[in-house]
Amino acid sequence: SQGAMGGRGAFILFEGADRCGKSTQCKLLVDGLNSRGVEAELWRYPDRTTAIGKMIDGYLQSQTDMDDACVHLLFSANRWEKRKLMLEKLASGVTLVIDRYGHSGTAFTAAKKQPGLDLEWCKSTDAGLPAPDALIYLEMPVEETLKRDGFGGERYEKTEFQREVVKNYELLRRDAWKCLDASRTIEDLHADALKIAMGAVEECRTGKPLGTLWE
Ligand code: Z5A
Ligand code: MG
Repeated sequence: SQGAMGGRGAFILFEGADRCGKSTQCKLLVDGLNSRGVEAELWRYPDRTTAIGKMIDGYLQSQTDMDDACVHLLFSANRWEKRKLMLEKLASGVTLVIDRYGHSGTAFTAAKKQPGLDLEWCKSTDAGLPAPDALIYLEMPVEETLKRDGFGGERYEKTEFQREVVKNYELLRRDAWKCLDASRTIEDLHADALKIAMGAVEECRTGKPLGTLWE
């Protein structure tokens, strides 16, 4: 593996409201990195392939109902169950491009406005997970994302709810986030994302330590 010689891989995270283009950019970025000789993998949360992920999938498709705290804990557990593999991949020199993470977890659950499930409670279940080396936030007004294809029938795909989600992202936002205007073209956004990612890859290769949430 690249670990011993080339240093660790970088954790690049894409976050942002529904339909802002995260999955599109993740795919392009993994291809762009690989074609530049940077070994990169695409991961996404929720990972619907695990036993926990299948429970989440049933919930999102409204096939099952669940207590709001309980499903929040499942989304979080879905990240914890992949923590060891994440650490191994990064240590072996593989860069991970990840589509949604704990920031989605907190932004979505807190948008339910249930007593007790405030921002701090939502964040607490992810505290200690690996932190992204670069967080690319695709910024877009809800009105604009609604015009895009694919706004579907899953549980959270409702306009008012999405507005609350965006408000929560704003509360979570930190200076270190790389915020890009998601209404630009796919190609322009990709060019910026690639620059940001290559910068993070270089920093990690040369010794930047991996952080933990919620630094
Ligand atoms: N959730 C949660 O509650 N708790 C958690 O802990 C986590 C998630 C991790 C499933 O997510 C749900 O889980 C989600 C949050 C919640 N609920 N909602 N709503 P998901 O990741 O499976 O959601 P998705 O179905 O992939 O949708 P998305 O991620 O919101 O979309 P996107 O990935 O950001 O967008 P896209 O698929 O790349 O693009 C959307 C469309 O726009 C598509 O037609 C593209 O061709 C087009 N597009 C993309 N970029 C552009 C630009 N630049 N210009 C014009 N058109 C564009
Ligand atoms: Mg997506």
